[in-house]
Amino acid sequence: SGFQVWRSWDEEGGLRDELYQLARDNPQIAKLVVLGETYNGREIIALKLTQGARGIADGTRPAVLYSSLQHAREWISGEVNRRLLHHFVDGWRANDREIRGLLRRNELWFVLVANPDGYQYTFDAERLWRKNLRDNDGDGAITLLDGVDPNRNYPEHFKYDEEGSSSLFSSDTYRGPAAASEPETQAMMDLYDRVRFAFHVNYHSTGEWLLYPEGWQIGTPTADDPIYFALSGNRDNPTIPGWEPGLSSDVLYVTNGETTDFAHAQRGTLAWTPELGEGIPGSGFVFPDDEALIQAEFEKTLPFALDVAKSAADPDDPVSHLG
Ligand code: 0X9
Ligand code: ZN
Repeated sequence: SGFQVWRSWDEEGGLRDELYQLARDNPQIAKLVVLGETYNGREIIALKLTQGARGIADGTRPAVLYSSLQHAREWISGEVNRRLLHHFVDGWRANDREIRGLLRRNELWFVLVANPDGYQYTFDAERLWRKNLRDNDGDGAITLLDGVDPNRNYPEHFKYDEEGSSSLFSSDTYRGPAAASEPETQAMMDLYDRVRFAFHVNYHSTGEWLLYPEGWQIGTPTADDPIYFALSGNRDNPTIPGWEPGLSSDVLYVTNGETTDFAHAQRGTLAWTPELGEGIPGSGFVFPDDEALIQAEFEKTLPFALDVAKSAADPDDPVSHLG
């Protein structure tokens, strides 16, 4: 594809190939699950990491889900998540005590590309495409009238108001014709049926925020706030340096039919939307194709991702590197 770092889904050695390769190379700890298929027939793939992955039923151990690329153009989200996956695999292979312990006790699930149609489209046609590739108007072509925002399609306060999601085909927050109408939503919900997740980290970009539910409203705190606070920090002492933690509707804007709201309200899963940075100010969604900047973004967010994994076994007593 001509990039140093970025790889598409379909290309040889792309992210799909990599997931299959990683599962083949690490049968003791990795199991690949095809959750479903997109409109264009692409697989939606999850990977489970746990010691003895293939001999133990899914959902047996305390579980965490790390997902990314729900929005097609947010390439940095997939790359940060991919590096996190490798961090665990490489640590296990190198006999790292802490990582071995984590993978003995927990199941870590990864969905690197939650929206593979849209992601591929950002390589093939339109770098700034956000949604999936549903042909909203049924004209057989993908135009600006098409696509559903997968992060507005969940059956939690779906269509609650027009501010948090849109009825318009052309909108970047078009919610779709019905709750869970989209294959990408159904695939993730199937995974939620298969596994009861203690935590879910849904990587997006951009903003340098660590957002948490429930983002359809701004007023009401949740009973889980102390856990969110413990793992996210606060304004003066944020878990990720320079990143503002907070209620997503407060820090950013309200949404409805959103993934982490569904996770929290309907599955009791504590969930975050980390909004990753831009690499260089002004890059927006086009994070530079620069190994050093990408690795820095990963390293900056790694301690938080590890805290979450370490806390899965006892979510009410979270472990934070801030102490
Ligand atoms: O709008 C979204 O789906 C997320 N931001 S993004 O720029 N990556 O599209 C934020 C979702 C978090 N929830 C709320 N803000 N309520
Ligand atoms: Zn996003």
